[in-house]
Amino acid sequence: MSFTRRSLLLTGAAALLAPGDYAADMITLSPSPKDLEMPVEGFIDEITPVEHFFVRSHTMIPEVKLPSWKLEVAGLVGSPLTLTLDDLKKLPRAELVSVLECAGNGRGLYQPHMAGAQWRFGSVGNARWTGVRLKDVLAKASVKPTATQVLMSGADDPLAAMPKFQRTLEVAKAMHPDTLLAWEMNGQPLTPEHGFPLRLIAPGWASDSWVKWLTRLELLDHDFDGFWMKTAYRHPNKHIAPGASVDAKDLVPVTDLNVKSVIAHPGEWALPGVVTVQGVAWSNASPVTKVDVSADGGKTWSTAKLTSTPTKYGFRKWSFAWKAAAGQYTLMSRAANAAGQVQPMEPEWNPSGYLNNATQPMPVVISATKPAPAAVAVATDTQPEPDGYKTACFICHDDHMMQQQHLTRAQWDKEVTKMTGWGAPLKDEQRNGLLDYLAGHYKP
Ligand code: HEC
Ligand SMILES: Nc1nc2c(c(=O)[nH]1)N[C@H]1C(S)=C(S)[C@@H](COP(=O)(O)O)O[C@H]1N2
Ligand SMILES: [Mo]
Repeated sequence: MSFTRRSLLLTGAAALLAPGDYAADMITLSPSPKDLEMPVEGFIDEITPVEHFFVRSHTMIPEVKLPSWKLEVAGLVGSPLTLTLDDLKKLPRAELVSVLECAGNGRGLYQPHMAGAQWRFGSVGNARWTGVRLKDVLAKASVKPTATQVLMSGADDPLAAMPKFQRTLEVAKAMHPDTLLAWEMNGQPLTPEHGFPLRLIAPGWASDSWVKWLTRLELLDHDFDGFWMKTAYRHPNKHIAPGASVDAKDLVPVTDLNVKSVIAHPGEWALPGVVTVQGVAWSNASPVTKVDVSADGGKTWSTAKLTSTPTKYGFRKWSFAWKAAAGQYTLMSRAANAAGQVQPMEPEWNPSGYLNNATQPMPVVISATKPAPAAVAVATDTQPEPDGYKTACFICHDDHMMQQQHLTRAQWDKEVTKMTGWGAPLKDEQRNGLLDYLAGHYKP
């Protein structure tokens, strides 16, 4: 397995992006590939500022130059197109506010744990997106009646033998008037992190479908069997017991988001008196209709006030005036939508950890003085790094990826197989030592 010059150059390009473009309180799950999570305090805003907006990239962020960038529309179309950004801007402008939520948001809160980016609350944000309707672009290309799927490809290149991130949209979703190709986020051109110059907007759906850095749309008459459609972003179509395995035939693609809410305020401590409990709620195509708040871990509930004007797919702010005496409490919030869906107390566990919308307990201390912060445990790690760890595992990313996992040896074994499949140059004789190390350090 050889590491191409291209992947090294891309690493260099990613490093050019100033870290200062992000708020200091962003949680770095991985610096490169760049995975940044918004802290819960960020849920105070209805529109998430770009510097607080989570970032999720499976590989390095490509540096796209506008003069040479084009969008191709090909496959089962009467007139194949090659469009510049100026060509797109001649079509009717479309704009909407929508939540963008990673399918894996809340993965880190599932029990038992599974491998993957350990997002807790903040791989979600709400922005105003501006561009054109995808259906207008497809109409210009005259989609043939046999087409069923739109295959979307972006300018990001995979590292080594990793499969390229490509996704399909069913033609029905592609033709929906709210499905956009956007070049602006909150009134500014998309930043490189969020897909400059053009990304897909699929309101109501999880963000694995929101392909960034778009370069090509190809109309197909069959399901696409690339890794990110066939294997990733699938969940069971029925309830399964937590930890159980699922037959591939019972897995369906992730599409709609779940109704959900997060508490932004008061955080871990507040003074006795009337405490304003605040946050946001969101849903899929069915709007949020109600948010309830509990201060006793879900035993009793009170209805919160919805305080922002509803948008079809955006965050809805809510607030609740809680009369709190000194003590320790567990706050929870629970949203419901017009379709009658309600946030559950227990999440619907699935093997890849998608769409966790369970109500989460938020412990809070109410006292006249701020409690001292809990002592941070200092690692007393003496186990030496095994042979091959750095040389096989630190080529595409660093150990942020490993540290956030809490896996059994069997789960680490699968992870190492995935990574050697993607090109990690681990020698057979190094494998056991590496597994002992990973399973010893980053365990459940
Ligand atoms: C060819 C490049 C490459 C090498 C070499 C590599 N990784 Fe990765 N690894 C990746 C990429 C890319 C991701 C991010 C995947 C994503 O975002 O979906 C990743 C993600 C991970 C994750 C997070 C969970 C997941 O599956 O996304 C773990 C854990 C991990 N790697 C462990 C390792 C270990 C251990 C090694 C050494 C045996 C290794 N990696 C070597 C490319 C690599
Ligand atoms: N081309 C491309 N598009 C992509 C991805 C990617 O890795 N490559 N990641 C997807 C996933 S899994 C998520 S959660 C969102 C994240 O969007 P953001 O970084 O703008 O928040 O982009 C999606 N679009
Ligand atoms: Mo995602």
